[in-house]
Amino acid sequence: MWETLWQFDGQASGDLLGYSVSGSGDGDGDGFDDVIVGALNAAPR
Ligand SMILES: [Ca+2]
Repeated sequence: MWETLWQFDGQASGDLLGYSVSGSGDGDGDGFDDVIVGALNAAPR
């Protein structure tokens, strides 16, 4: 059984948020493992 823990909306329709998802260990050193989520077609702001 699946449970939704978090839900994210992209900045714009078609930005493909979630195209890639990767565990990255503790990148910022706060003691908690981090997750990187890519959005292939997102435009930089
Ligand atoms: Ca962290």
